[in-house]
Amino acid sequence: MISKTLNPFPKDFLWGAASAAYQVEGAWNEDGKGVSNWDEFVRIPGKTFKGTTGDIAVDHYHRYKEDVQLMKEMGLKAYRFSVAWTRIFPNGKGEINPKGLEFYHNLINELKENNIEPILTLYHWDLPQALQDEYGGWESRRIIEDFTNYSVTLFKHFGDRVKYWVSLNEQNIFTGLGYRMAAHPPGVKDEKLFYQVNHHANLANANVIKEFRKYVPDGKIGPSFAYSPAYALTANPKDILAAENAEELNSHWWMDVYAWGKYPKAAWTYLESTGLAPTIEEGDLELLSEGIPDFMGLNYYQTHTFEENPFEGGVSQGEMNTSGKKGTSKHSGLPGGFKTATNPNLKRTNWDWNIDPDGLRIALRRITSRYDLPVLISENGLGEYDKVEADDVINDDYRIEFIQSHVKAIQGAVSDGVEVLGYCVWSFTDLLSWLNGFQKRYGFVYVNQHEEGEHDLRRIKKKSFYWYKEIIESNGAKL
Ligand code: BGP
Repeated sequence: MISKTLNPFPKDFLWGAASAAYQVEGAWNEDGKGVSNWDEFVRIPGKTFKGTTGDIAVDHYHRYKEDVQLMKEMGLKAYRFSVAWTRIFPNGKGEINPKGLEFYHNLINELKENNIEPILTLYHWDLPQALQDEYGGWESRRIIEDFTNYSVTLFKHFGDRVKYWVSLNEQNIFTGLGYRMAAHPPGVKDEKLFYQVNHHANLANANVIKEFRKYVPDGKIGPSFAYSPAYALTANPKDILAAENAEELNSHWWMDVYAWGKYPKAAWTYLESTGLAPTIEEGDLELLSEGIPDFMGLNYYQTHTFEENPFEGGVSQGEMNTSGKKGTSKHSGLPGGFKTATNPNLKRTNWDWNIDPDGLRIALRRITSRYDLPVLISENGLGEYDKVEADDVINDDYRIEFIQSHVKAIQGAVSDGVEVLGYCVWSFTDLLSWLNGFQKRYGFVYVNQHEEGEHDLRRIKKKSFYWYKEIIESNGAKL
């Protein structure tokens, strides 16, 4: 906790990188794939940056062998990817599409042959549109059965080779942006429905974890949570309380359910008093307590700072910066509860995300103290503009600096006694950023793909590629 020297990384530490099907694969209507909610949503004018879609994305579906070769060259130990539900079940349920299974069989085999540990995400937001149309997707409890059936299919087919599984990716984000802010599909703003949808997602998550034990007894599974630790702007107790409110409603609301199978008290009391609490049926709490994960998946990008927010005239919904024009985001909050504030100690990216490596150590420490679960860092990275210079050189020193400082923070947490299973940088290749097009780049490998026009999609290794290779080779010793 307080030491001049840091412990080394564990020997079997999973130095990895991550992606998601919709953001890399492309081939959106090939080989029997069904239509997902994102395939539909991106076609609504004004929803994504310059109308970008994942129709082609970075064409990983056709180029996965080339991509895996690059991973091998880097010495990557683990690759986290997601399965597109609509490739396996084009309509979300019913008949299996053998071509869909084949693609992931091939990808997994390719990874294994190159000594890369596959980490499979069951759900990274691309819901079969057929289920949305039939019963509202996550709005109905029927999703539990269909999501379980789909997941069990994957357990049965891939469980012999895949030992690390992520159940739901960032449930807090897909429910929040989908049902509160209307920024993700299905584009709804309904606070009450948001809490109900989220409860169904909790049940589906727990049920799938429960089933997992039967099919992959030697595997590990957990959800990936987008955790942005809450700070108070000042030592004024009013600001401290605001930060506590934010931590409870924005984070414990999910992580407590994952780790303990129950909702946190103060948040529940508040939501019940406002009529927003979800309807809980008999057996729900029992199911939640039976679906405890093996690890907490942590997607860490930034911290948020909070201050007091008055009931009368308080700030509510803010604005996201999806343009890459620094300073265009607006503060958000819950009147009476909290509002975000600018942290004067932190620099920000061009998309107004706070850069805070110490926040990662704090996140790891808080998770460990509260839940005592191992942590898999399933995402962390820097979205920035990259410039291709002469001879296809990309000097992304800012990304190296970002990742380096975060890896140091992880080492700090490891030295504090936190059990960290691995670190998956977002992302291996550049990919489509859901709302920000292709200009917000995260990869170690540049992909020549842009918002407008046709491009050759060629892969170019960035400076950070060679840097991370050395970090992996030295198991973090060469920081
Ligand atoms: C996480 C998602 C990823 C990825 C990342 C970067 O929330 O799980 O899919 O997109 O954030 O976010 P963005 O693309 O908005 O910059």
